Amino acid sequence: MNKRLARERESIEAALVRLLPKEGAWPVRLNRAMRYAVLGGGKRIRPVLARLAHRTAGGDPDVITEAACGLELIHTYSLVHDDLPALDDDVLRRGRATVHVEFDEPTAIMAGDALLTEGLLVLARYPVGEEWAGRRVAAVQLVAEAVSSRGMVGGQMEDLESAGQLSTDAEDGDMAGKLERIHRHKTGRLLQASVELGALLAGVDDESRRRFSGYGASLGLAFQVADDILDCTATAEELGKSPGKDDAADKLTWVTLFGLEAAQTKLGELEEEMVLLARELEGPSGVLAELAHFVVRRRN
Ligand code: GRG
Repeated sequence: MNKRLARERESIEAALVRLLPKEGAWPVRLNRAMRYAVLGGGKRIRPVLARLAHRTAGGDPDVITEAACGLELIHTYSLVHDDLPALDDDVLRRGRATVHVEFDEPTAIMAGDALLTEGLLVLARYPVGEEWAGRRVAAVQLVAEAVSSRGMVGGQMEDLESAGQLSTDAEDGDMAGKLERIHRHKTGRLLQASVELGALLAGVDDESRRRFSGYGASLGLAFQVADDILDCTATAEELGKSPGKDDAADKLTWVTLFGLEAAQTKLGELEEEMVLLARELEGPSGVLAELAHFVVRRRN
């Protein structure tokens, strides 16, 4: 899997360089900040998911590389804004200074705005050709909905509101439902849409699209539970960002609500669920099952 991921990342990296505004072009400082944010590392899991789902659904992944990069531009916007002093207030991301530290706060806000817009534009433009027009419209709709107030931004909003609520009188059951909703929206919806985008661009029927989407939803939840675990078990060097922030900020996470052991058990259950769903899509062995293991066992 590691070799395959490295190859996947290479083609994504090259496409991102092609798609981003050129160094030195107007507006110079904004473009530099956008390039700094996007080209500073990152696992590229969202475009990888789209390409591999597309291949599983019978398409040629190279045809959708640019569209898949639209997901990465949008994801990077969310990281840049999430790191701002008004939100997570973080100084480290992908092993480097966050954008507002390297540049300044107004530039980081603008760079995030521009990356969101650019990501949607890329999805509206690629793959090029009249024969793709219908699928491009559907792709923009899918991803825009996933990051809207009913998706990622809504999840982020509830996450912000939930800070400090761990010690309230709310019933555990209420908190568990709330936590799962936050995870499924804030982190899960864009990952789910990444899988679904690959299938949609391959032209699968509605039933098949639902199955890809189901696998993506489990993967999205697993990704955030793994993130919660890593926040209290990994080092800053491994993570490329500051660990231990969830506990310090009294944040609602799988670990702070249920404890580390229960979070690890939940992650194991989600891994089994993802492998079963992957098998339905690709047979007994395939890349989607491998990706499920990667998401659960990652160290960053
Ligand atoms: C402030 C206008 C405004 C909007 C808010 C900030 C935001 C929108 C949403 C936050 C979404 C968010 C940051 C979710 C966390 C998801 C997550 C686990 C990110 C880390 O993703 P990785 O591990 O990172 O894929 P790399 O660096 O590998 O790309």
